[in-house]
Amino acid sequence: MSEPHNAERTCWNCPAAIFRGNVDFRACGQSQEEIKAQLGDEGQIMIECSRRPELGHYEPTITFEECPQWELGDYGYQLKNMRVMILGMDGYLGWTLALKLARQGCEVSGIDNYLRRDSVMEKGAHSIIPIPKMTDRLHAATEKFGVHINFRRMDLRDRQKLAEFIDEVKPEAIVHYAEVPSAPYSMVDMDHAIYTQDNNTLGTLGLLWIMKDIVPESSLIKLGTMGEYGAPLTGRPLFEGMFPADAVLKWKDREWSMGGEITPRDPVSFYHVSKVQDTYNIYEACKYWWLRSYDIMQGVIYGVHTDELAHDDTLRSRFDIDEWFGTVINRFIAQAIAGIPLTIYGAGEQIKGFIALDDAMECMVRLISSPPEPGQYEVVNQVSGLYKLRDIAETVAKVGNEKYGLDVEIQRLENPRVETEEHPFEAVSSKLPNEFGFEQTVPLEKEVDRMFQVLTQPEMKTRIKEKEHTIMPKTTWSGEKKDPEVIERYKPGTKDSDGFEAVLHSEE
Ligand code: USQ
Repeated sequence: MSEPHNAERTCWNCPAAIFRGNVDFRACGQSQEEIKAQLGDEGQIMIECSRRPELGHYEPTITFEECPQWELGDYGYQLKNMRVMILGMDGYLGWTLALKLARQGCEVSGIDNYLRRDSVMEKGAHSIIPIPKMTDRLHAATEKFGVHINFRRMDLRDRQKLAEFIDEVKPEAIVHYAEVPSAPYSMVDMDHAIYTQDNNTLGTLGLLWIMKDIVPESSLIKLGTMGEYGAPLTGRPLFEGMFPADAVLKWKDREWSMGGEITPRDPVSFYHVSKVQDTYNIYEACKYWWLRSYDIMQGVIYGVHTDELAHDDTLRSRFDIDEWFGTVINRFIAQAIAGIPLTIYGAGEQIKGFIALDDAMECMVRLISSPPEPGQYEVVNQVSGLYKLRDIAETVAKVGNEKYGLDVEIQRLENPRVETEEHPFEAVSSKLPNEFGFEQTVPLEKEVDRMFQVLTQPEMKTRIKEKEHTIMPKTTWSGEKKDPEVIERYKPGTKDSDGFEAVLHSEE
């Protein structure tokens, strides 16, 4: 077996370490090696351990492998009973992660204001997989797994209450999912756009101040999006947040190194803009206050399966298919079941990064258990495959037809969004596999099959039928509300896919 990904990490990465001594980290992690080299011999970097006070003052050199507070688990070394707070715990990802972490032995706490439930209701839709109310979910988790999750109903922007809860729990990692997740929602009208940016950007900014004051040693594991980068027509690769060391800018016969600079962002909705603003706020907070963060550029997520969710129907996470909150693969599955031709927006040559729910959760556990160092702001691109929308429609149709006897058609609709419909796409996702030991376990077809298995159950089919009127996109980027025109309708397997090929770099 290869060595666990975080065995060699040290007190520098541990949230229990309280740094003492004259150290200025304010270089956003970039000059830490230098600081350590300069000061190490003189022993000026001293820490105390909040978990092991008996050690007194010492140099931060104990590795996770050596420290009895870190135990070997399924995903490398994990801090015993690590206190993890999930903001947005009632959502698709939040609930799934809460169960996984609780089962891994973490002390899980969380907040939610039920925004997702409310805004799906505002759309006139519901979660196709029925989900119990939070109190019942918490009971089910205790009953099935013997775990206790500490939940408070709370708005992220209720800063006083949030600060009190954080002070009470003193989380060692904070996972931030408490944002409006939908591009179409943010484009409905002025109020929805302002709500999205207020909740997301100002909510996160407030959180950063609270963390600075109460838990500066906790890591912020923040959900960003691959959509922050856009899809550059030049084909320039989408690096992990910053340009690599050997990137160069040339202009008028001169050149400059771009290494370490934040790469350009080109968001595709007011929602995506809110994530870009978060990026800068978090980057700055790490620089000014030595906070530490992994900013995750996650691809489009899909799927229904993790071991915990599949354990019992009462533990399932939500599954949306409406035009605001359904992500594309989840929507295609429901459409195939409802007999609606799969709705490709525009040319269908758009290429996106994707990741299955189960794989995304594994990435999260690995990131949480290998925290950044003080001052470190690190971007990871969390995708496991790049696909063209047309090809995804073909895969869903194929599985639906071959395994579930569904006669699936595909339709191309006039695109309600403003987005590039034909473009090269080269993305880098190298940190998760190489630095955190992540290996993709869920191929697209496998998860598509699992989704059909769950969603073709009679109750789910009825729930899809009840809400099929929420599937067609009516929210356009121009602000106009209208039904889209159908450009063409075709049978799967009758079109050749040509154009650009996606390239994913996962090597070191
Ligand atoms: N699309 C279709 N047909 C549909 C729905 C969508 O062709 O019925 C297309 C869209 O035009 C877009 C792509 O599929 O090109 C993805 O759309 P989506 O709604 O599945 O995902 P998106 O709006 O990009 O947002 C989702 C999540 C968001 C997350 C983002 C990751 O809602 O929270 O940040 O995926 S990423 O796309 O990489 O930015």
